[in-house]
Amino acid sequence: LPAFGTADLSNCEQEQIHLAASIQPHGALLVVSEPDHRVIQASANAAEFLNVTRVLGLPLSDLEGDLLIRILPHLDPTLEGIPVAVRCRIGKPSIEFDGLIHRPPEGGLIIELERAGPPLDLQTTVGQALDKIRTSNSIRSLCDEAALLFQERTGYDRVMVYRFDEEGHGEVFSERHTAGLESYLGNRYPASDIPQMARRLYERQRVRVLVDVGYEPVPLQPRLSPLTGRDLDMSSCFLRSMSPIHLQYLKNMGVRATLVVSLMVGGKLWGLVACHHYQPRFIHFELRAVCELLAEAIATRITALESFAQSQSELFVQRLEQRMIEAISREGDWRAAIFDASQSILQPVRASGAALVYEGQVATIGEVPGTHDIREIAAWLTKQPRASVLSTSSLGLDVRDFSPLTAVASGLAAAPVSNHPGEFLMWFRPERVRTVTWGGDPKKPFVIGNTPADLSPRRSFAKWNQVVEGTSDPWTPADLAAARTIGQSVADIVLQFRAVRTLIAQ
Ligand code: BLA
Repeated sequence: LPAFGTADLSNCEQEQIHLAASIQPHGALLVVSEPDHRVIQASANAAEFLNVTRVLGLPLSDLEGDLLIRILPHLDPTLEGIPVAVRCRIGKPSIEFDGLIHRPPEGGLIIELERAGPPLDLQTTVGQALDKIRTSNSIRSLCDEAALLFQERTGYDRVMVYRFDEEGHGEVFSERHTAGLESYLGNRYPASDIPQMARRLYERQRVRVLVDVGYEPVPLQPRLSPLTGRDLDMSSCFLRSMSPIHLQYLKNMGVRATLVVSLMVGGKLWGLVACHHYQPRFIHFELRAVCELLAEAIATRITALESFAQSQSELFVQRLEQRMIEAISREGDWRAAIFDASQSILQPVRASGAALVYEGQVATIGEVPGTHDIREIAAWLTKQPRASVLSTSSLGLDVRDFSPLTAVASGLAAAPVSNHPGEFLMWFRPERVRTVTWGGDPKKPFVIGNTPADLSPRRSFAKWNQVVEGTSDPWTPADLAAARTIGQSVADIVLQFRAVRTLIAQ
């Protein structure tokens, strides 16, 4: 695995970013042994930053100020993984610091110190914001509000709500920026722009600050942890030096400083609030804690809105079943109910088109392939192993014969509606590059260079285009659950309808 700082674009997925062995210079880091509280490892800037003559090798009790007194009450065994914050004074004359302390799994204490910030008025920074978050009634308005709330409270030049899809590709879903900046709204980026290892880290460490992209990393002394003989695990350190590849990306974009906050929904990284500044920028511990709290509230609201959407979709399906039954009694045919103008079979599955192949007839709604092609798909489906719902987001890549259908039918979800061969309900989704815009022609050739110097949002977008060519937006488990339920409802109706018809015919 490539060590920190040695990765290139071919292996940066594996870069050991938690073993940075260095910090950003806006703070100082101490590693303290237990139970004697002696500083056994420290960032090279520690003594100077803390305004003392010496730190390394010293018991904390010998350090001028009250750091030890402040942290002692918090050193119970549960500290592991969960950082605690203390206000303390260090040095002579003393300076006020915010200290963040956590105990990494391999033992010892990691103490990170930064200059104390001004006190915050929580009521004004948090109170109103929480109200706005709680009352947003769509993911769209919530994320737009989130971008605004973050911009007002943190003052960064650009705030983006960056949303991941099922495959980890990202989209700038909401954005606020100061006048005169190019907009990134709607831009898509490939999953590979944020390696899996970094994502795992961001699930645990929810707020990251990069103060100045041009910083000189401050090494730890000694380089290896005296406790383990290995690099210090800096997974939970807020001062951790950032991957040089990512720093290069930001430099290429002209960005000087960032603040990024994780949005965790259902235990998964749903997205990020990513803030950019075009000058160096630092935000203090308390404001970072506010950001984390807001992110938590936003994520909770997302969870609620998503489960509301889920129950809405279940309701849709129930109503659909009801309407099919009514249509049978009224018109002797249930098909009208699914192909009326209400789009009721598209919405729950989030498809752009749907088709029913039944008793040799093809009925459609929305954007669909031609009738002949739909019959061909039905014939192909018949040859596949039977499943309550079969789906692909890359039909034309999976089956060469269907590659001409890529534009409207890269995505296919299909449910059998009877035991008869070739009788299916199908849903379609277009190729996604067609549904996305960029301030330029997405299809225009763009050379994707292969060194960090080539990294840029434009390259990322071109890369994303390349990666997702011939694919639709992925079907989520909720989409497929809706398709399955609709398919089963129709199959039930078909079965009863045919039984009744047979009876009448006798
Ligand atoms: C991290 N890459 C990131 C992060 C973002 C992006 C948001 C998280 C940074 C953080 O949480 O502080 C990507 N940022 C973007 C994109 C935009 C943006 C797309 O502002 C567009 C507007 N990066 C690459 C490639 C590699 C790579 C090709 O583009 C490697 C193959 C690596 N990205 C990379 C690494 C990190 C990262 C290693 C982790 C940085 C760290 O936490 O140390």
